[in-house]
Amino acid sequence: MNKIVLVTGGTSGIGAACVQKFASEGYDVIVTGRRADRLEALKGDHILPLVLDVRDKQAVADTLGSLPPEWRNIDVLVNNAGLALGRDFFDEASMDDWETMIDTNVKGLLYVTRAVLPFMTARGKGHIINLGSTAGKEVYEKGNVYCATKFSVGALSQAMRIDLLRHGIKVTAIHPGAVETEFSMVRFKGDKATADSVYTGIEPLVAEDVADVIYYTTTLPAHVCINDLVLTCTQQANSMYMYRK
Ligand code: NDP
Ligand code: 8X3
Repeated sequence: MNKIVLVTGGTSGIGAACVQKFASEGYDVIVTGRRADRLEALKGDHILPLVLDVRDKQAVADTLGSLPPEWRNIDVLVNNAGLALGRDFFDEASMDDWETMIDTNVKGLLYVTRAVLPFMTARGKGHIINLGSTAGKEVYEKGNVYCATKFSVGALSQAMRIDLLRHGIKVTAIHPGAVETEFSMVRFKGDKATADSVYTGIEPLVAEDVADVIYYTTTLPAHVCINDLVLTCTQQANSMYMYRK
């Protein structure tokens, strides 16, 4: 029987690359996101797409709680769905943007994890992989609430690791630096010039780089767990230092 991975936010970027990577390695893949058209295109014998907004607590519980029996033995959960909205001074940023980031990056991750955990605790094994960020390691100017959500992912990953020890569940936090995906187009609300400027003068990570590392963390022996992993492109030292040519 194939192993099963659930990837949230698999309709683009790092999540989409994870779907491809895990599928190519023989996993059965549950993939979620809000954009039904993109999910529909992924449908296949070994891929179960589910339209799901991770901010909707009831929908998360209902959808994941009623998975077909053959999809319940989830081996790996990749909590990837997330976003930044805006890059503004603390006193000028949109409160609505703040709430959307907190609802998605923090509360959504909690809802999904709690919905999947019963399947893992019942089997006494599982691997939860949370997408943090270099923004969750050092705060940068105008990063305020996005950074805070990613610091939360780091803290929650530590908390899960401690509290889930008794169930034999691995918890890995992955913290990428700049990855060229739809992330900046979302953050800057379709302003392509500003989005492109994030990657000007550097060769950023691509989604496949991150997916390869995520997959690697799942290939280790049962007694080995990567707890916390930061990866950046070679021109980036941390969330603040970038060498642009
Ligand atoms: P993308 O914008 O390319 O992908 C984000 C994914 O999240 C999409 O599939 C989107 O799907 C999904 N998503 C967003 N909101 C929701 C929601 N409410 N419910 C369900 N799914 C949602 O960005 P990335 O691939 O770059 O980002 C993936 C993760 O990696 C995020 O957590 C991000 O914070 C993190 N990250 C990104 C970095 C980067 O530089 N790109 C660096 C460090 C971390 P849909 O719109 O269909 O719902
Ligand atoms: C995404 C990386 O530096 O744009 O988490 O915040 S950054």
